[in-house]
Amino acid sequence: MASTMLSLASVSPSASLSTHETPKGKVKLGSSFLSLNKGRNNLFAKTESFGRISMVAAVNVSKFEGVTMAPPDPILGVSEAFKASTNQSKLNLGVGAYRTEELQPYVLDVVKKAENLMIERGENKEYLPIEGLAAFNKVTAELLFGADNPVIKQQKVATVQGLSGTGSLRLAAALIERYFPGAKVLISSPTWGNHKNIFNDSRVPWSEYRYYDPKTVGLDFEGMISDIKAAPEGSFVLLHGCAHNPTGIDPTPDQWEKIADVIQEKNHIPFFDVAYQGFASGSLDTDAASVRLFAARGLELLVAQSYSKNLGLYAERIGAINVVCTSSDTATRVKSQLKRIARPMYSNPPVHGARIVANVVGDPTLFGEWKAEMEMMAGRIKNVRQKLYDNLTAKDKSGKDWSFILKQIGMFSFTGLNKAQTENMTNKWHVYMTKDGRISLAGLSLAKCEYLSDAIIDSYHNVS
Ligand code: KET
Repeated sequence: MASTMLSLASVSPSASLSTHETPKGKVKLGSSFLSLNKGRNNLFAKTESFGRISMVAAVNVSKFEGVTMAPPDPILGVSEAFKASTNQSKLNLGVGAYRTEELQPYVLDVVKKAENLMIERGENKEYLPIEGLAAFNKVTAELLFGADNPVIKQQKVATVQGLSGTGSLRLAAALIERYFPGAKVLISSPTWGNHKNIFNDSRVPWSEYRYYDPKTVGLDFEGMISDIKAAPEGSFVLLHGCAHNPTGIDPTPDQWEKIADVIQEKNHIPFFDVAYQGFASGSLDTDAASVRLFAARGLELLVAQSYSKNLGLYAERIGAINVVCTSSDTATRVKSQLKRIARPMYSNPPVHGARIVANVVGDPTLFGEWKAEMEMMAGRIKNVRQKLYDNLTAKDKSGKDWSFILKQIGMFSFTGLNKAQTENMTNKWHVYMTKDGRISLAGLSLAKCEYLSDAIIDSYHNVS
């Protein structure tokens, strides 16, 4: 491990540090962080008494005058633009959110059943502990690693409930910033847009490794391996557990082994983002195979989980951060520090989604029903994928090979359309999508595949 780093084993639960202090004297906090905490820089601290006239002037000149307009979010901003459109043919293929064949949001039957159970039991709304609902934390780690996994049996996993996938990634980023100062996170090129924001806001340096090859519309495996090899020893390597977003291209089982080899060789720390367990293949176990492969090698790793997609709990903000350590003692200390990071950020997590997950995963009947519903959702996406390919192939007379669409997996298809072409999709065809060329197949119906094919063919061939 690089000399600038602390290992997870050095995390101490008893150290009484404030966020301004340095654990073991080794952590340097960003200078902007420190200046934000000085009273003299606080706009609101400058209170003076105004006379009647100057008071009027003071309220007319905003203290926020210097705040510039932020750009719309590249993904969630697409939903806002879609809502604002009055066109009848409009289609929202931006955000990754499952829709029915009628293009309506879908609440899973098992979720409704779990919620009914909660009402029957008359559960209260008291605060959860900082680490979240114990029953949730137990089942979420078991779902990820498998209940019989030695890391579970030997209590080597620190699991803390997070504010869905994003909040869980954010907790992990804060842990990295505090305990691995200067360590870099390697992220795939391209990746889910919010990854960069999360690490930037956490003041964690990041760089990219090659992932997508536009020539083959496939994985640049050689590039990926050589970039991971070239990174400073002890870097964190962010990996999408399954259904890579935005490309829909996953490594094969053989390639995962080779990725694990180089990560192990370089003493890197794997950091998984698992936002689609069960949604890629339709099987919870198949989609967790990458994470389990790394855990089986005895590596320490981080895994952020989300239930937004697989249980359709988007707005409940339910997920978890899991840190696999080499001993239960280290896991206990890591967990204590994750709690310490969470407490001043949001104090403790919301209970509703955690109870839903605990009820569904913890009850054999509901668990079985969930798996069937997930297969149904994954199956609908696969059918739409096939139909889109069939339509493109039948309608496009240029001879272009569209088979890459069938090789992709999960909610998304990476169409290869460039920015100007995606703008044509939106402006001319009212197909709302992200500018990187990604479309969410979960927002598409069989009935709309033909319309979408016409839009793609026009944009592809008539816009450069
Ligand atoms: N990781 C990945 C790879 C991901 O695609 C998302 C969400 C998340 C984490 C976080 O989801 P959460 O709801 O915080 O659990 N992606 C979709 C929504 C979004 O951008 O927020 C998307 O790509 O459309």
